[in-house]
Amino acid sequence: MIMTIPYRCGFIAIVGRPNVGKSTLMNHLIGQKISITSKKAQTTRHKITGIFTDPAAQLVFVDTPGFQTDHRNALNDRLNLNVTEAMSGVDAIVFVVEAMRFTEADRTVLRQLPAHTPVLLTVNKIDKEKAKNKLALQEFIEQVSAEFPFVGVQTVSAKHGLRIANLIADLKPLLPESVPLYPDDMVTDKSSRFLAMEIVREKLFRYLGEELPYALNVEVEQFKIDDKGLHEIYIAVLVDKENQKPIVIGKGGEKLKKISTEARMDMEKLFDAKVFLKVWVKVKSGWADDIRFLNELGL
Ligand code: GDP
Ligand code: K
Ligand code: MG
Repeated sequence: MIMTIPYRCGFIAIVGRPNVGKSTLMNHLIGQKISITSKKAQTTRHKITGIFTDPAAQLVFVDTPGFQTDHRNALNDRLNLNVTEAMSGVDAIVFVVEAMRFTEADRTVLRQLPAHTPVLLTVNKIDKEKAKNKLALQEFIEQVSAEFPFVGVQTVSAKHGLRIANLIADLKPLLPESVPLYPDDMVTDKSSRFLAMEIVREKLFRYLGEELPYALNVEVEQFKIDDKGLHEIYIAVLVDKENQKPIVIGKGGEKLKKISTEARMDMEKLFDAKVFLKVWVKVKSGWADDIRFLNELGL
């Protein structure tokens, strides 16, 4: 890659209340699905780094779990601490809101933003019907802009990849002059092992009911690549209680089969390789309140 001089490189945190589309945006910014998404809050449990590189700049995005304000337990406290940590020391912040919907939860996140870091307001989901009235959208933007001294505003649709290039163009001047910190073909600092685990978690979030996904965790027991490039991956789903096991497995094993088939297809796309995937269910109680276990998970 031929780089232009001066080159810019820096860190950008993507923040906002749950479900505004932070992870979907991150995936479109870097052009690969590395951060998992779903309709449920708290899908994103780990801080994920996604790297965008072009001849003029390298943008290192940090996707964060949404702030949890309602329900306190060891896991939520840890998630919030991680968001605060992810925001300190970045060069810029992308504050994401959903078009036509600004709530007390958005305001709570705004209050946590560090002083002296430039914050770009990003209005997502402009594809939605209610955002199609231009005048109403303009009024909404003015209303949110009055809440905080944003350095600028951009409207996007993360899901449809609309105006993502505009967002990147707005962010570049906010970064310091620096040589790139990562190789130009690197899209994330996470390992394939970690990404495999996240993909299985995403399917659990998508295919299980409202409550259960929060009581689950996922562990990679084996990850091997043979000399022909075949990825052999063994993953355990940890449930809190014995009676949760059949819910994950489903009638005649159907649910687990669907989860593992979709996970395998996503992995083949992301790793650009053939994947053999085995997923099974194990019982491990009380993990969500066990600080030592959270440490083991690297949370
Ligand atoms: P996060 O919790 O902020 O990371 O949000 P996610 O990225 O997980 O997205 C939450 C939900 O919003 C998912 O169902 C996404 O498909 C949906 N979503 C994200 N971006 C858009 C968008 O631009 N338009 C629409 N209509 N839906 C979106
Ligand atoms: K979500
Ligand atoms: Mg997310």
